[in-house]
Amino acid sequence: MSERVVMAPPLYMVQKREIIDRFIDEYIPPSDQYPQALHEAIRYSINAGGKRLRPILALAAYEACGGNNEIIYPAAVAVELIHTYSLIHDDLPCMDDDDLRRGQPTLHKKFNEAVALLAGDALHDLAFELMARTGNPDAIRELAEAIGTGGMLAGQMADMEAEGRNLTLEEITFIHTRKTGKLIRGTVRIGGLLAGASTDYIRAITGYGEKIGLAFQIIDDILDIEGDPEMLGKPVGSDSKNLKATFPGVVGLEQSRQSAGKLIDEAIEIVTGVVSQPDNFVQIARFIGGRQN
Ligand code: GRG
Repeated sequence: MSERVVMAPPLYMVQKREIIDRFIDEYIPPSDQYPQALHEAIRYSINAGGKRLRPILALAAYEACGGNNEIIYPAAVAVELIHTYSLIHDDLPCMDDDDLRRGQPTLHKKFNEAVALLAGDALHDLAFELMARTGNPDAIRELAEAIGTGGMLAGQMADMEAEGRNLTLEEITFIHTRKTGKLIRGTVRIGGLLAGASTDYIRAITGYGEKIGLAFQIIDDILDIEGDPEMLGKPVGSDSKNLKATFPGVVGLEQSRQSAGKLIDEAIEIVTGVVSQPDNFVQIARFIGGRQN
């Protein structure tokens, strides 16, 4: 049996995750606030052990573009809240109908469907309240566009419509760049916009975000075939069981691995040529390339 090589997150990610967790705790209403069930449900989901990849990326982009102010924290938390809302809704019986997420019962299993729906809505609303604290309309619009009907929602809709169909490479790329890629792309752009980055920097981090965003979802598809359920915190094989369109389903496992690796290399190259301190971007991209959960 081949041994699984698990890549530990770089120190930068570990340190930033701790800071982000503190801000999440500060920004989210306490669970004893009325209506308690809703606030408990929100906290259950947001504290379930996510990697905090998106807020870490927002911070990395902000810092790489010269930002040095606390204004990034509400924005970084906002993208994590949006991410969590999308997972809660995606797990619902009317969508993927999943029982486990991050090794724990999904929110509608732990509470019920109505609470899960409302908790997802509440996270979405709170995310925009936090974005408003940045006072930057371009950053707020960036998030709205990333997750709207030209972004994450378009990808989710196309994903649902693709179930059970044979897709072309162009179609699966459309789904993945939107379902998963647009929020990641938007996240790094928000960091750049809040730092007042130059056009060259914004172009470079946009390219970086697009590449790692697509790679992230391709790797997610691969892990659903050959990942370790314990590390993933959910059973593998759910894509094939649900007749989901996946990258390996269209181009095969080997080509999927190659495409993900190539995207990671290209992302690193794009930022290395432009951004003056690309180290954190490079480490995060490599971490995504080697992730096992
Ligand atoms: C239902 C509004 C709505 C949107 C659905 C993003 C999405 C669109 C659905 C979530 C399910 C899914 C397949 C997402 C793809 C992105 C993905 C691989 C999410 C998991 O992200 P990680 O690994 O999660 O960063 P953690 O647990 O670390 O936070």
